[in-house]
Amino acid sequence: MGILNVTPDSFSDGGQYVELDLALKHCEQMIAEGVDIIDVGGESTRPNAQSVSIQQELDRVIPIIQAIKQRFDITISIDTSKAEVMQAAVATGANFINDVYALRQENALEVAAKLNIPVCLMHMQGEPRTMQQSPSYQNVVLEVKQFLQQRLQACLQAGIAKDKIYLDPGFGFGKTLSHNLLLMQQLPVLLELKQALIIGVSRKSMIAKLLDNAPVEQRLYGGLALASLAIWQGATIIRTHDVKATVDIIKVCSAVKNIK
Ligand code: 7PJ
Repeated sequence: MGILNVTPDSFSDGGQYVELDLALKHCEQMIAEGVDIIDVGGESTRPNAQSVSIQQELDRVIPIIQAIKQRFDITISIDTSKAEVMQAAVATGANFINDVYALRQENALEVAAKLNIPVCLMHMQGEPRTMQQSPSYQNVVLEVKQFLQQRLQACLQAGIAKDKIYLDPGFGFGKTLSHNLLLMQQLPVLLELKQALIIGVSRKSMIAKLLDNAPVEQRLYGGLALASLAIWQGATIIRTHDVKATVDIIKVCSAVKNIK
């Protein structure tokens, strides 16, 4: 899953046309590099990020989804927590929902069930604005597992098919470095839920914390190590900024994992 950010702060400057053009070039490149899903997000969920209105989010993502749909044959994921955005994005051509709130926002569960497309349910402690202030767990792995199990049950009850549900421990979302490391080390515990896992570690600060505060452009190798560990343990989808490098490590790890 390749990340396509369309939040304004992810582009240097220029008007809407420049943004759209850059986004399409980025899509074209990710597709050439072997991406399977393009994740389009209009609301930054980084620590301290401010929330955006429904209209702002729609204005950012809908033109891009439309443009991608017109030009490319690729699965488009809408990275949103808002029911209205899910609905509009899917009407425009998105066919996957990636929700860091795991369909807990108003009407999101009902709308996602009606749309009848795959969903990713991610764990997060707290909310993006404050989640990194003091993450705390008795047992991070069991608590994340319990949360994902509960959201999985809610989705099944709402009528979403089991094979359309992906789970994600939410690296960096209300978690310290040791929480993140424990989750990666014990991924098999989450796999006991028998659902496909999505893992997002690309360029995240947990890598910086392990590598002398490496700036974001120096986190690739660390992120690939984490992605390799995830694939080796049985994760299904890696969410990444760096498609070529990630596709390569997935091919190599999968070959070792699957040889009989
Ligand atoms: C994730 C995400 C993740 C899923 C972000 C960033 C922060 N969605 N959206 N999993 N992270 N499913 O990319 O640094 O880990 S935003």
